[in-house]
Amino acid sequence: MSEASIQQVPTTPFDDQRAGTSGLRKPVGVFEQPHYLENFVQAIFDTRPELNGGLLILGGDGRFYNDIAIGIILRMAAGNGVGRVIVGQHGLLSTPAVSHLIRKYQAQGGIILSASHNPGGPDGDFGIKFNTANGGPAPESVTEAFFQKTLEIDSYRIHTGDAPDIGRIGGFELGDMRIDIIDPVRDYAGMMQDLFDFDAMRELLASGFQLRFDAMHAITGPYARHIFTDLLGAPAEWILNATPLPDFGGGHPDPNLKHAAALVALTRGENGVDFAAASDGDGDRNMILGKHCFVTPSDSLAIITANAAMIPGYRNGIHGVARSMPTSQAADRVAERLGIAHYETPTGWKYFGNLLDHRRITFCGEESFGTGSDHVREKDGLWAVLFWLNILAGSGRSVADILAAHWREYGRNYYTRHDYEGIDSGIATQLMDDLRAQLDSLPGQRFGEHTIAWADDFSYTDPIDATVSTHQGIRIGFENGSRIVYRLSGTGTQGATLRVYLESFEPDPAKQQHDTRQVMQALVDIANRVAGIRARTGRNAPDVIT
Ligand code: VG1
Ligand code: CO
Repeated sequence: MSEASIQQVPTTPFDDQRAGTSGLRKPVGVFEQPHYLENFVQAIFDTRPELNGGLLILGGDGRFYNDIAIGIILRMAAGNGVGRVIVGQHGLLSTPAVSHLIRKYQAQGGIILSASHNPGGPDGDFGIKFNTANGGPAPESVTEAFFQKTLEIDSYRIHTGDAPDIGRIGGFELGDMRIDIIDPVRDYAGMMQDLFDFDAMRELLASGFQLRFDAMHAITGPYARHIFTDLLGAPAEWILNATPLPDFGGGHPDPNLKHAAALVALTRGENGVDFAAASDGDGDRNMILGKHCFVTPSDSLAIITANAAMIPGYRNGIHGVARSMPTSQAADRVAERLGIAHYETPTGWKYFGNLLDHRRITFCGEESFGTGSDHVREKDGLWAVLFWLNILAGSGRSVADILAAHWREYGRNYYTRHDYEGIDSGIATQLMDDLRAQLDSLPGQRFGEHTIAWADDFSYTDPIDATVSTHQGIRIGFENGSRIVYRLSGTGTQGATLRVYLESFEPDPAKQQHDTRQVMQALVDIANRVAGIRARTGRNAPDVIT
């Protein structure tokens, strides 16, 4: 190719391009600054030389700025010698679909444009994540190399030609680089058909069973339409908010009890539906609901693990299970019963990668509505929904029955999370520092029926590569098995978000159907007192309770 068509554009560094829990996430306005996206993308190409001559998967959740970013990245890929890029039509690909495509086509990496569950639109957030050749989110060593590069960058390379119209499926050329624009859904749907019993699910949906899926105007709409309607025969109306919109219809594409309240309402009352589920902006999260019941993500991981033998893709046995540290210990109990290993990792999917790659685990999950398995290297919203639907079809039981039976057998881990959003960063950091300073004096302290047994600042050593990750959250354990965890969010874009995670174990079946808020009230009060949340933040209540 003539070098004349590749331009070397001078630039100056930005100092804020360090990735958080999941990629680089900023308000759209930050990304719209000249060279902001380009600098970060050049840092990727500079530090991942295998992309030169290699294959890159590219797509996003369709939020505002997605199409513009795709055009820029395609031209920069051509400018940096990438051999071939596979792009989802209209620039759409869910996070788990990107992970799958990287693995299926043995790509050297993938770029996902998303700020996940954060709101979108001109005043919302945008984000960019890089996934490595195993299909998983880049580990910290990789994102740290990006960051260091962005601090010293002085130019980026971009092809001067036009990127093709990404609305058209087909093969194109940009300079020496090939671009394949593909159906974003087909490969992913094929993988789901390999894992689950579609005949049994089709039969269930034709039997009067009522399902609703809320795509929240985000990426899973086209996937859900194809899987539930075309392949499983569900009426099209069962898929709600199925068209991806740049601003998610003004909503907050976070599938939880607050932001998917309209869906929750459909499960209530005499005509409540049997099964309802939702996913987030980029399709990696899931919420599972039954008639009059909500399955916490922590319980969902435990139930998925306990019922794996019912599912075709997992019938031949499973390795261990991993959960992020704040996730309830429900899955541990199942693992112990099954005689498989269980692991506790820091928050963020990247920490599961090594365990999955080395077959230490088959399933993994986070309390933040994320569940997944070794079929890809990301959490996978629709996968979790199909897993549940397959359990329902195979067992003939309701969601509430499955939940109650699970608690009877293993005990119930009551669980709740309180988020205080947009608090002053200085106050948040001080709160965490003061908690850390109290760690030695906490054990032995008594609060009514709760006595603190231990307290620590969670640190994780990866069992495969021995990488140590420190300061991953403050944990307080009580003599009765209850836990309180405090950590600061790494995905927010305004001030700081304090997350308080609370868990209490109830082995007695007679006490397993109580109201979570009532059961957890005493622990909530203790969490407040120990950290002084009210006094420090001036907040009387959390912004979001899940
Ligand atoms: C949150 C969740 C975490 C999840 C991350 C990315 O991070 O707590 O469990 O992995 O979002 O999810 P934080 O640092 O804000 O607590 V998503 O759907 O962005 O990819
Ligand atoms: Co997400």
